[in-house]
Amino acid sequence: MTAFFFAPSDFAGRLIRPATLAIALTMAGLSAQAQVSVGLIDTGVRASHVDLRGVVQPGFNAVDGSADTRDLVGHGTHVAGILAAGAGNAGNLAIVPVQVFATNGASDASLSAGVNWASTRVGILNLSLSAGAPVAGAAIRDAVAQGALVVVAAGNRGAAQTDWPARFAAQSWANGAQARGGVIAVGAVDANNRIAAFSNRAGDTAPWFLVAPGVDIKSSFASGDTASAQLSGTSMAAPAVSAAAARLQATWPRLSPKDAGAILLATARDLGARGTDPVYGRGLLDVDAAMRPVGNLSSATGTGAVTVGGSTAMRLSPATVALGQPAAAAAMTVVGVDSYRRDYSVNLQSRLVDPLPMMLGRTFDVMDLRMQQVEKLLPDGTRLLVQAGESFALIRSDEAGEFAFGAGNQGGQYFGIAAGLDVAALANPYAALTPRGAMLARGLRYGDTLVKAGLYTGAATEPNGTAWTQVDARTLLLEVSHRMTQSLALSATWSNSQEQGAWLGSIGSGGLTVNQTVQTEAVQFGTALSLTSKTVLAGSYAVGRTPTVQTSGAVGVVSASVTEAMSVALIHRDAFVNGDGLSLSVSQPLRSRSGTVSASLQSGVDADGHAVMSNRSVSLVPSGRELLTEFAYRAPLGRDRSVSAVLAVRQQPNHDATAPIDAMVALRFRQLF
Ligand SMILES: [Ca+2]
Repeated sequence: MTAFFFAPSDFAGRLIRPATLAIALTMAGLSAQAQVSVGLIDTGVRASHVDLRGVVQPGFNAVDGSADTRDLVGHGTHVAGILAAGAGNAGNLAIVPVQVFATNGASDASLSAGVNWASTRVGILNLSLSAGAPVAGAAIRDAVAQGALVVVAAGNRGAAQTDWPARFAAQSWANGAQARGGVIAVGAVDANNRIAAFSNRAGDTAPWFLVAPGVDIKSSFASGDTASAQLSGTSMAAPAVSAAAARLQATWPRLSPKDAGAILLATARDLGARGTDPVYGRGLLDVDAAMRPVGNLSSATGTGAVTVGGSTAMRLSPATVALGQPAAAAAMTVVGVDSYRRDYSVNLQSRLVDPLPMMLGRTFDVMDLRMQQVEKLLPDGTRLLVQAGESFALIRSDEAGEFAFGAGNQGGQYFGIAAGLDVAALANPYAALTPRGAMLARGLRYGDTLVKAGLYTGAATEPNGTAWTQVDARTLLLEVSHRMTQSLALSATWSNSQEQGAWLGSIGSGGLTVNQTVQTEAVQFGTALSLTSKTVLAGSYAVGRTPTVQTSGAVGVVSASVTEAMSVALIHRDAFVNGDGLSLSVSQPLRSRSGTVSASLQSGVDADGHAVMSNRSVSLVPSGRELLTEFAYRAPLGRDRSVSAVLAVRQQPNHDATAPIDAMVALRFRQLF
């Protein structure tokens, strides 16, 4: 199973291929980031401090009712510095100071007045304060009812339960079903993410308890405009949580404070005993995780919505590689929303996997057929040809013609000019659309003409991302081959391929599923000319047409498309030792000559949270044309041993005009037992 993870914004646009198939996405948000105000219910703030310039807004003095929010203690300025640092971009944060402390203590009355004043003006309230008994309960309850998120320090007694008002987090009005806001209690951890000795533990607030760094935290101080101080306490941990909530809201202004709090709780990193526990509660605040999607990423399409995260993936085939090329990048970028309706820009190209590098395996497979072939002449004169290995074929010849039965991946080896020549490049590419399966064919001989009819059928289960995709396919073939002279043979093969769960060999899952039946009708022409008794020159050309396919996924509508493939090969037998074979082939793998994919896909979210759609169109014609040159040699070494060598060079591999030449050499020794 492949693990998926979400890449941060720096990875956007970079194509990450197999092994680490990661989704490329960026936080979309509404155009510019919004400014989010956080109420600093504290000792006031030194607004002129260099760390806080432009961040502090006019506030309220709940002790005397004035607008004087100067910090005479230093605590509030220190907390404000942590808020400003944690909000990421200072331009997104506004601190609204609410002075509730007379000098070093606050009364229930001043705290209640401060919370009341703030809750009508801001959505996030930071309370880096604690008391041994319930305080300001009614005011906090009102704030929550109005939709506010109230973040409260757990207290510094090293106790098993939090102090008040953090303890209100356990109240049903704070975080229960009816509450529109929420209360989060925050404990402190040290640099090693261990609970600080002084920090109160989660206790009964565990499901609504987070921890954040709170030991030796350096931040701004009120004694001067550049002063700083290193302080410890749950007071230092709470503003990290408030700042994270502000950062979420700044990126996604439609996100409610309550949802911002819920995301922080849901994405916390587990610490201590497994799961939510009475010491660390939900665990360590994880801002990066909070910025990533929570739950399924869903994107609207013209016909509904599809998932664009998780299991969404597609393995391309030579016919569909254009989807992964740079020209398609813009059209393949969509907007998806997570469980909290947060929008992310998703580059679907990051979910595409290049075609299977099957060339070498295929070449060896084809050579093996000949190497492991056993021919037997039965008493009644029929010829039994058994090809063993991963695939096998049994050919029985009689007066009228021949009867062939096979299993495995011998694809186009019975049909077309490839039959008997053992050159992979000459095989019928449309027969190869049917995965490993069974073959049944009948050949009838009329003088120098051989008429063949057959059926390939196969099913495969492909691991594709986290999902398994079932592919069912069958190909019907009808062929006429004719020997013109002793040295010249021609063949014409008609085929009809039906793929279920695949599209021209591409297999998709999740939002890139192609769950329709895709039909492709093709003809392949082949010719073989014997130059000498040992040397054959052969060539083939195949062209196919695939009618319009309407998918329910992000691929949308695939217009009727035309694909083609061609090859020439020079084969020389018994060159050095009896039974060896030498071949040189130049071929163009299946390539789309026409066709477009068009879809209406989500490109944004409007101010009301509705999907904004745009029409996309991607040509299936790739930027380049792959030319595959293969030089293969095989020789038997006695009865059960063989040696084979392949040199393959791909120019513009995967039909990518900008791709460097791909060369490969392989040598194989085989011992049969
Ligand atoms: Ca835990």
